[in-house]
Amino acid sequence: WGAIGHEAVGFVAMEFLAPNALSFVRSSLGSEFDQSLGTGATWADDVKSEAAFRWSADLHFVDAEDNPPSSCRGFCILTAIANYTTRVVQTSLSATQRQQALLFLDHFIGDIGQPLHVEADAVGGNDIDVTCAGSRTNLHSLWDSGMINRLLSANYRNSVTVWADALVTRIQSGDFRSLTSSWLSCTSTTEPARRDGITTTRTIEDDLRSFFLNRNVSDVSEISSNAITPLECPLVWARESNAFDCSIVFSYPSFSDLCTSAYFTNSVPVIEEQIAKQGYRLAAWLNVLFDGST
Ligand code: DCM
Ligand code: DCM
Ligand code: DCM
Ligand code: ZN
Ligand code: ZN
Repeated sequence: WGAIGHEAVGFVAMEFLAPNALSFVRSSLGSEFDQSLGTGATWADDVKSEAAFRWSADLHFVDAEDNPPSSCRGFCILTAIANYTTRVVQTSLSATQRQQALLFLDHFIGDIGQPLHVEADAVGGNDIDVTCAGSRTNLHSLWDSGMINRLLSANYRNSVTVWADALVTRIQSGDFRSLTSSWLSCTSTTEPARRDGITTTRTIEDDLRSFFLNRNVSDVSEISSNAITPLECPLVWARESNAFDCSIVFSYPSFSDLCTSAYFTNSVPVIEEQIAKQGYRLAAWLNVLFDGST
């Protein structure tokens, strides 16, 4: 996502943090980031072009050649979430390292909900030229920011906080409310049957518990050795996002302006659900890490 999408994910998450997660977020981010995941959410994009952080540029997506994505070699968004999940709670790391881990999680849990960040065709859609409201852009950028900009100017007074507040209200008491328990369940309907043939309900708590049990806490730098295994919940999120590529993202009409056609009105509900959902999941993730449950 572009800056507005990321900020909205962070502002939504702020409204659902449990007490310990909230206090860690506020003290770790500090005045530099307004003590807010909303303000902090764009840091990872701000630094990725700097020489000191060039290594992080490939962590923003997974070039899934298979549909749905189930793994990634080396650095990608799935291994990045695993790496920074370990590091954010690693008390042996410095405050700066843990702040970076939090800022990366804040950003990557947003990006994994962007359908074009979990597929490889046309370099995540960057190589597909399209038109939005008379301006030439590409399909990736249209989804990162082009349609969000138009949506905010049409419905939300051009304000990311007005948009985020509206999404929070939909989660608390509107049409998203009945979906929130499914948003936190990582039981995949598409993954191959498990060895015992039984598919049990998996929660974020289960996923993080087995992740921390099955690893050596001294392995904090294993992302550099290509050995890190993605968690199951982010894999489910990536597959879910990837499914929108076939159902809507790549079903664009040729030769028409995508922002003044049915493509825009069909895409907006997907964008709003993905942003709200990833914000809610980001809060739940931090709540399990810092408070022990969602
Ligand atoms: N991107 C992607 N998949 C790729 C390459 C890039 O999702 N294979 C994303 C990262 C940025 C956007 O596309 O959000 C533009 O990438 P860049 O800044 O590298 O041109
Ligand atoms: N780093 C990271 N993940 C790791 C190891 C290191 O993001 N598993 C980052 C933290 C610092 C940079 O790399 O920004 C340098 O780390 P170090 O000096 O600890 O190798
Ligand atoms: N590094 C990287 N990608 C990461 C994390 C770290 O390229 N995701 C770089 C920066 C670190 C260097 O690798 O300084 C060595 O990391 P480590 O010593 O932790 O293995
Ligand atoms: Zn992008
Ligand atoms: Zn990004």
